[in-house]
Amino acid sequence: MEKLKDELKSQIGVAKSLDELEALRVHIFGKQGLLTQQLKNLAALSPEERKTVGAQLNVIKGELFDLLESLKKQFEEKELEAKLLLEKIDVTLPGRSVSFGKIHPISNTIAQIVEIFGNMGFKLAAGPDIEDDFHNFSALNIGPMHPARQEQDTFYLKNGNLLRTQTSNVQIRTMLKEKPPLRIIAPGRTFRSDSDQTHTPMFHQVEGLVIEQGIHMGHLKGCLLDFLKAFFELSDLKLRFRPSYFPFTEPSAEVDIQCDRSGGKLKIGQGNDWLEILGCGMVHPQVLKNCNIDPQTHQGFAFGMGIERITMLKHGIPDLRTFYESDLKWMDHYGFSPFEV
Ligand code: 2NM
Repeated sequence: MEKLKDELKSQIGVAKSLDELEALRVHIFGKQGLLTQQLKNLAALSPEERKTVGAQLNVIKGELFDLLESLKKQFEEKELEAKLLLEKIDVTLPGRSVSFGKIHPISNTIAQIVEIFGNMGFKLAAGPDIEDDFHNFSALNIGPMHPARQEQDTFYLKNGNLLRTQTSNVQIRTMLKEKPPLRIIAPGRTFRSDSDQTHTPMFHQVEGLVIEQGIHMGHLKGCLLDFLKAFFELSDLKLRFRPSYFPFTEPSAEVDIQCDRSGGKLKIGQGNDWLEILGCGMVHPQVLKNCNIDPQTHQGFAFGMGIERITMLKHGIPDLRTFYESDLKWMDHYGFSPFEV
């Protein structure tokens, strides 16, 4: 039996592949295997002999099995290593057909707004989407009975907080926290309980604020003209201020830009027609007071515009609601390459 064991051990020892190991396993442990045969032969022995020989056979069986298993493992590891070496790819090689994701047009517009106003000395500011009544309404001189507060326009939370209806909460928080002079731009999500062809319950706004001694509407108009020319990539653009009303500015104005509608196609920056583009005004003295700024020494201008609207106008996107349908074909068409921004 010892001879058989040594013989089989040396056979296993010279196996050169997984296939050879498997053949040996069958040769030893298979139905007609050598060891299986020996175990069958036990039946012919006396009970005494069966006991000692059986025990010996089991020890041999265990030894041979462990040897086979450990060699099998070694071969499998070698095989995997060889396979991995063969499948090695150089990830630094240039691709042949690589498709990239696109930047959403809203993200692209925000990046452009931040860049253009950044060049005029404005700092990017941000604030919370979930706001309290003071920062969204009261501080902005929006009285307790103002229609904008109504539940049909504003999403209220159970605890009395709300989803901000404009990004002015950022301006209020900045004025309360920092000392003038201030030049900030606040793009971000805003929410109103409104949903139809031209309204989505979530949309984006950008608001700007300048607080400085001696700031007046001339600065406001020049600043907006520079921005609009840069954004719509026009060297010349006529701009019109129409008197308007907002609780947080006095005087207030609506701004129109020159456009042409002849031939059923909208062209910005030419023709004799007008297109409403944003709202603005001089920050109301009461708003300054609410933010601990003395209106006798400091003045400011502010403006706000819809990011979806100016994005649609610039890129000819016809339907507002498509912005939030997560349609990959739409993104492929209207989205921007990550390398263009
Ligand atoms: C607009 C139009 C006019 C505005 C005012 C302020 C603040 F906080 F300074 F008072 N922020 N934004 C403002 C003014 C917004 O959106 C159409």
